[in-house]
Amino acid sequence: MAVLPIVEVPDPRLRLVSKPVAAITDETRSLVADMIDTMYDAHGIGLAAIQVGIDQRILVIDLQEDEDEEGKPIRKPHAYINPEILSLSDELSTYNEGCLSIPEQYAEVKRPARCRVKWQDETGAAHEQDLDGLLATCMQHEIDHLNGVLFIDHISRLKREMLMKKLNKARRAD
Ligand code: GNR
Ligand code: NI
Repeated sequence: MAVLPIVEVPDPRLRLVSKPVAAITDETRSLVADMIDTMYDAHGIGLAAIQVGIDQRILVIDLQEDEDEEGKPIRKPHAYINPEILSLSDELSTYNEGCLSIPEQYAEVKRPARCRVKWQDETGAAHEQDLDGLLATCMQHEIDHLNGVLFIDHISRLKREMLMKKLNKARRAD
């Protein structure tokens, strides 16, 4: 159990292409546990390993859409190791995306509405599933991280420059 520091733009590690996990070991499972702690601590719905400085193809996601009787989000974290997109829908959808590596900045991003994905879990077992809604968006956002791509790469240069100015202004005010 450990909350790890999150790598933020313009750290060049966010532009690395992460490496496939060759063998899923106790070390992998320990990293996954730390990534889950870090995601919840930062109030994120997903996290890629490179966001904690590890260039391995590992993601964690928990949309936390369901609540208990007291209105607290029910935690159901999922780990995706070596995830691959098998197909993307022609239909697009738009979400107001944020990223823990670009703190407190948001922009509308248009992506395929659905995707078919395969991955391995922490035991090494293979899975394949069709995703839609926020999970499809979040999965594409996270797999982008494994390829050194950020959501700001999907918006216009003008919007990207405005967003980076706002981020730098907010950082100076801190
Ligand atoms: O917490 C996050 N929220 C989010 C909202 C819309 C689309 C994608 C995301 S992922 C983000 C956490 C993060 O930076 N993951 O890489
Ligand atoms: Ni992100």
